[in-house]
Amino acid sequence: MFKLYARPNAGSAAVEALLAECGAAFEIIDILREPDGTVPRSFLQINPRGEVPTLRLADNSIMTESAAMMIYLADLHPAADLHPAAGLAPAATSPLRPRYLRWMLYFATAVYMADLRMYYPARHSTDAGHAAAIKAKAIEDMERDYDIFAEALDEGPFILGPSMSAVDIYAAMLVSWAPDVERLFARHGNIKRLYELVAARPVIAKVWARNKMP
Ligand SMILES: N[C@@H](CCC(=O)N[C@@H](CS)C(=O)NCC(=O)O)C(=O)O
Repeated sequence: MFKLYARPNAGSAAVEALLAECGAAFEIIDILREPDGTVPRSFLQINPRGEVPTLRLADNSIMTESAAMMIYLADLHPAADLHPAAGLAPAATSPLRPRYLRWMLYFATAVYMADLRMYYPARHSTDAGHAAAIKAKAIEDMERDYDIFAEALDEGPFILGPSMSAVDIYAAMLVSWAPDVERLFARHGNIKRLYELVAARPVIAKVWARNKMP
């Protein structure tokens, strides 16, 4: 049984969606912020960075980093109803594996980090006066990063082509956080399609609803 430390509409949503899609046994523990915006001190003993998602594994050990969780869980639980050769993750020896890892890490390092700069600009400088410029640059970076992704996605509809994999779930979560989702969809119809296909899956739709995601 996995325990997922989560917060509605945070980075835990993709991990929750993947656990649900895989049919894994898991429990959600929502870590809500204190009135002053900090995370409960007790949670720092579980994850010293105070971040969700944090995953407790069956052996009671703790795993952090959302992309690592996506890769690990998809490898453990290939979904039987998807492309038989791919499941939710191409095998280590598959020719699709490098592309899968590339975009998983791209979303984790380029897009997710730009989102954090956009939503929490003050955390990214010792000078509060820098916040507006940090936010503006994050929005600019994200637009470039989605342009690069849209070109590589091409006809898709998923990142690996016809079969959805864990990286599409991760990408869809991040797409929902874009500064102007309608504008992003108008600019890149292929990203809109990927998002809608992921969000329409019945199991994922329930997780999105619990997380109050669009
Ligand atoms: N690199 C981490 C980033 C996780 C992260 O920044 N999570 C945010 C929520 S989306 C968080 O919990 N931040 C702590 C806070 O806002 O207090 C990952 O991919 O798991």
